[in-house]
Amino acid sequence: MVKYDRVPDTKQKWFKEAKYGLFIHWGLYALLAGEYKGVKTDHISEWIMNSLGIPVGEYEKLADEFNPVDFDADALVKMAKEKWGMKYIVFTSKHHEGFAMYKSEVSKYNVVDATPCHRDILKELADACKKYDMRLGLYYSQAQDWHDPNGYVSHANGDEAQRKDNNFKKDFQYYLDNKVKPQLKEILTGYGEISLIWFDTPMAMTKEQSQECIDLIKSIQPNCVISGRVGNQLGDYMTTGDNFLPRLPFEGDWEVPATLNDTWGFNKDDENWKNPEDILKLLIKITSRGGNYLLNIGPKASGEIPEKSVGILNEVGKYVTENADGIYGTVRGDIYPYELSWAEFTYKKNKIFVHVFEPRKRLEILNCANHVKKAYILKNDQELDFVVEPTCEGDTIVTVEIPKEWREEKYYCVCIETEEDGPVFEPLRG
Ligand code: JFZ
Repeated sequence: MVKYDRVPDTKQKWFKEAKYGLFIHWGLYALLAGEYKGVKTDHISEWIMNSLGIPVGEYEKLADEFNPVDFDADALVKMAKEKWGMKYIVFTSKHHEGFAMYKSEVSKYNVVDATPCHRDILKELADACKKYDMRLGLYYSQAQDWHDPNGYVSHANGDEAQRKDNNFKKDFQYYLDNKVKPQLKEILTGYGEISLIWFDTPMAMTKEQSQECIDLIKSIQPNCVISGRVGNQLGDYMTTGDNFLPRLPFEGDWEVPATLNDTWGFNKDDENWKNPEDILKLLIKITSRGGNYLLNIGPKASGEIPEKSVGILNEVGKYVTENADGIYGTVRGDIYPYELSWAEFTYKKNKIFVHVFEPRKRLEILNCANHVKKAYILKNDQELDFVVEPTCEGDTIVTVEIPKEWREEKYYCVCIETEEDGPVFEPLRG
């Protein structure tokens, strides 16, 4: 049974209500942008060190060139908050390459000590998040570390047996105790409130090792939410596969991490951009099924955000900010028995939001038996005529009339206020 009351006030309330976040994949891989010594990777670009087998000693030298003169954390966070309508940011504090994007005392392989820019990028982002009241989460690659001799390596050259053997010979616990935990401590103590830690690819981590990471985090910031990929099903919410959307409403908190093209880190050759309409539909579908959408950008090495990403997010953001009530704080709903091409529903107590994707003369919602109090266009409160009546077959249909000036429009939202807490969908019968 679905509850349409506002979600209870738990530590994860913000996460449940957020719906839309910004993922930022940024590290030394941005300098290569998908190509090393004339060879292009056809894998996700942040994996280039691993995919092309670049030796640690060579890859490390990239740090000498990292000088992101165009990176403006303040402008980025402002844009994400005000224009894109995002409620949280997750930034790669250390990806699998092992390079820390903040000032670390644990390892000199970090953005302040190893680069000519000497800028603490995380500090810049954390300050901007504080200023614009944006929640900040941090990605931290806890299992894979291709720079540390004891970090796990996946997809390494060689056959499966060799790979397993390579990882098996490592002292992973040593790496965990001497790099991961001390670095987690740094990012959780030096940058104010960290709302979320986004772990990834746990590989062979034991239950105890996953738990050690969790215990450490909760001992420093008890309200910090932990992603599903901490391993061993111990996270605070479920993370789906990248770009994978559950078909049905899923109970509990969950999130879809997703790309705008086919890569997380910047790749100069990847032009396979999704269009804003598809992104928006995905956001509404995910929201309707109770999840969050964590959408990625991969800044260039200069710090510039790819123009295409900005364009797509601007367009999606226009809808999101204009129809905020139909997105943030909505809850997973009962399943509507029909597949519609022209609409998706989201739900709040006493409200059904109809997100309209195609031009319509009227919205016909068959087998919906709610008592309707009012219907209106969400972004301008324009009231609409409606009827609730039995069909000739004896089912119930809610019909909302769309006024002439709106009939050519698509991508707008109609709010239907109901007497019942949630939608009353009639089961289909023969
Ligand atoms: C991981 C990373 O390896 C990748 O670089 C990126 O950071 C992404 C967000 O996460 O890749 C994964 C991890 C898990 C799945 C797919 C890709 N999965 O469970 O389907």
